[in-house]
Amino acid sequence: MNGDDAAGAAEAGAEAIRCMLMRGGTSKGAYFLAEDLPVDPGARDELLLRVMGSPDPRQIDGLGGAHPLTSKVAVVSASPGPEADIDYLFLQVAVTRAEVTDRQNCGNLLAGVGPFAVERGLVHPGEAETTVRIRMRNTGDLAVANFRTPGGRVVYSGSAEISDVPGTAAPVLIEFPPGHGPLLPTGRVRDTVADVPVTCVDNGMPTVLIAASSLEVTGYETPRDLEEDPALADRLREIRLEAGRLMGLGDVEHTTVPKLSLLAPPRDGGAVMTRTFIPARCHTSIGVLGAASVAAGLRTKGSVGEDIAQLPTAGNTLRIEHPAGFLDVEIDIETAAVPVVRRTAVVRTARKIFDGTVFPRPVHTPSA
Ligand code: NQM
Repeated sequence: MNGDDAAGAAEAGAEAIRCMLMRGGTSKGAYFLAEDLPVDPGARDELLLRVMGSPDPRQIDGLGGAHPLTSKVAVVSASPGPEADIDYLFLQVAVTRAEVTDRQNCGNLLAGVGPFAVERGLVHPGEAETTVRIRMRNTGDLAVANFRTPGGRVVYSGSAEISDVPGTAAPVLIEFPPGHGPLLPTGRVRDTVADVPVTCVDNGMPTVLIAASSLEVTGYETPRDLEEDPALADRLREIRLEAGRLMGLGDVEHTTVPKLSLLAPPRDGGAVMTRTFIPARCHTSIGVLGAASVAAGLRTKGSVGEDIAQLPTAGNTLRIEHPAGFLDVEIDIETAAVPVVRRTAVVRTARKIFDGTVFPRPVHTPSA
C-alpha cells in the first residue's frame, strides 16, 4: 500500500490495499500485485470477498459490479521462469456466494495485465510498443500481449472497437501459443450427454458445444430470456454435470467450468451464432478463451459445430457472433485425426479506470 490515504488508513486501523480497477475486454476487475495480497490463498480469498463486497447480489459494499463479468480479480507478479516476463493468476469472485475460484482463466482480464505490469514497473516499456510474455498461472499456458507505449507510456485511448463495450480504445493484441492440455478432453469429437449430442473442447477454456436446436431454443434469444427459462436451466445443469465428469473435471456442481455454448447458424456474416452460459448466467457477449474454444471446435471435423457453422473458405479468422455483436478469433489449427491448435490470436482493448487504495469491508462491524 502506498500514499497518504493508505498511511492515514493504517493509522486508523483500517486495512488498505493498493489496487487498480481496469476494464479488460468485456469484463471489469480489480488488479493487484501479488506482493500486496496475503500469500496464504485462504486469507487472500477471504480478503478479496470483502474487497468485492461478496456475498451480496448487489455487492453494494465493495468493488464488484453485481455480475460475474464484473466480479473478477487479476493477481500479477514477476515471473520466476525464463519463458515469461510476468505471472497472472485469475480469480473469479462469486457474487452471491462466499466463493473465490482459480479453476478458470479469463482472457478478458488478460487484456489489462500487460498494461498493468508496465504501470507497476514490472515490465520496462518499449519506446513505441511493448510486448509482454505472460504465464497464466491458472492453466500454466502462455500468452503474449502487444500494445502501444509511445514514449514509454501506456496509452488507453485509440480507435479499436470491441462488441459489448461502448466507444473505442487502444488495441491489445493477444496471441496464444499451443497450450498444454488436450483439445478434446473426452478423447472424442462427439459425446452424447443427457441424450444431447455435444462436443467438449478446451482451447484455453473447457467448453461444451451444443446445437441450440437440440435444446428447443433458437440460439437468437436474449441472454435475459434464456436465463429466465427454468426448464432450460435444468437441462443445461444436467448436461454440464455429466460433461464435466467426462472431461475429467470431476464434480462441477460448484465450479465455473465447463462453460456451455449454444450454437446456431450465423446471422451477420460470421461463422456461428453463440449463447454462452458461464455457467449459470448467460454471457452478454462471449469470453475470449470461450470464443477460442468455440473456434477450435468449429474447425474440428465431425464436431457438433461443423454442420451449423458457415466456415470461411480462406483465411484463419473465424467470426464468432454473440448477443452483442462478434469476436474475431484467428486460429491456426492442424486438422489431423487428433487436431492440434498451433496459434490463436484476438484483439481486445483495456482501460485503467482508477488507481489507488481499496478499503475492504471490515471483518467485524465495529460496535458503535
Ligand atoms: O473465456 C467469462 C469473460 C469470461 C471469461 C466467463 C473469458 C474467457 O468474458 O477468456 O474472458 O466465461 O466466465 O470475462
